[in-house]
Amino acid sequence: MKLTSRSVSLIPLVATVAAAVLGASLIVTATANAATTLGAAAAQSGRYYGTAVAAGKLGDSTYVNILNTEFNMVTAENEMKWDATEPNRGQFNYSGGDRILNQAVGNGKRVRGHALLWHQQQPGWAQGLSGSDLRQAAINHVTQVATHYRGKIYAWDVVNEAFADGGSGGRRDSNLQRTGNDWIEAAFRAARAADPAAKLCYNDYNTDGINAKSTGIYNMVRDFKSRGVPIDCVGLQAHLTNNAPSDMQANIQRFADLGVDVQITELDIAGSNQANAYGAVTRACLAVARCTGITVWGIRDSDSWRTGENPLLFTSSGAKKAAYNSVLDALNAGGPGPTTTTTTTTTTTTTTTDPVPGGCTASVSLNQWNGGFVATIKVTAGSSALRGWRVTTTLSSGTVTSSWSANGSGTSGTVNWTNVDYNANVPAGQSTEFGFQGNGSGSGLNPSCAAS
Ligand code: G2I
Repeated sequence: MKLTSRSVSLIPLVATVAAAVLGASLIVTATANAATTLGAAAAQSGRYYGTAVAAGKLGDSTYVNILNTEFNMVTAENEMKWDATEPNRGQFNYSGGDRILNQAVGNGKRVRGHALLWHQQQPGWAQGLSGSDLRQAAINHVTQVATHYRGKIYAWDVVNEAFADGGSGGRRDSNLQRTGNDWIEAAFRAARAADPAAKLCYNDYNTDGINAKSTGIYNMVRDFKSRGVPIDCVGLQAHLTNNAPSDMQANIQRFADLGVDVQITELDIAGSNQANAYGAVTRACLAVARCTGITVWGIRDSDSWRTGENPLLFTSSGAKKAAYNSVLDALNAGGPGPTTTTTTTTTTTTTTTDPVPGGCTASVSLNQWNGGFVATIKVTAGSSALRGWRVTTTLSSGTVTSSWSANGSGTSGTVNWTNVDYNANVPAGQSTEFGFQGNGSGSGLNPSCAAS
């Protein structure tokens, strides 16, 4: 029997040793240890499993129970879009978006922001603008919304669906496109300035396999990377019927090879081959280290925008479907964890230390630029679960201006960071992240971790 590094990494040492001796008992042991929710199963390889959430459904107990049990990432289905957040020019309304974000964060979940600029769901006043007036309004919108949510968003869909369908591989015509071909990079630069900690994604549909449209996006990302335009991730929406494209993994891999993360952002699959196709999409993501997570576009079939197609993982009454089991099994079968990624503007340094038994380790991913930095600290539990943790960092010259997902003891010199309520518990071998932003230099932080 061949023990692959993949199977070993998922199974406690003692079980691996027993399996090596007893052969077939490996399967039994792995099944006994399998995670029982989508979020926990994805977390085994450092990934997330998310869903789109509608604020209007947060009073529905069946919906909220599934949300809180199964998912650890949330996207607002409509509430953070332009028409919702800026119904009148310069007047912002974050009520729906904040409700979703607070519900998610209060239950230990992270949030994907969706979407800062899109040709659809623009408020009426923006639809009537053009040229430099529209460009100015659009960039102001990006700045205002990303600033409101600064430090709270894992990743933003900065621009949504800007490429044309069909074989051209070019941009879609829209009022935004008519302001000049550089509107996308202007939006990404504004988003980075407003929230340096958020990963910045380009998101689109019919781009799950290798085709003219996804190649157009690939060329844009390659161009952005070569010119230093800030982009960290590509979202593949994955609104599918019956099958995952046979070259989906290859498509994810080619984007990853450009140095961006890939996320499956709006997954739903109609058709009689649904369960198999869900498994195939899951495996395509797990096979690429930089595919960092999957989001389904709604919880129950009755929550889907694809009315009557029943494309989701739960029935309208909230029961798990065959597609759910297919996803859970694929997640439990594992895959290499995502690499640590950075949102680099000038220099990036990453330090890591080996996991220790019992306690914890901390590593830093530093995004440093002239006069400022963002540090993302990863806390990894050793061979025992953490019930609380403390990370110590040393700032040689910089000062902390804001932080998220941890409480800091100060803003300069030696700072002790302790967990907040929702990230105190870290299962053995798994990780959680917190971060801070500062002025000056963030080099030499040299984080150390202790269980508390
Ligand atoms: O169209 C499916 C998705 C494609 N990718 C971008 C996503 O943002 C998009 O999501 C859908 C939502 O699932 C729908 O819920 O975007 C639609 C708008 O294009 C959303 O539909 C809208 C209706 O068109 C509105 O009439 C309604 O007021 O939902 C609104 C809120 O219920």
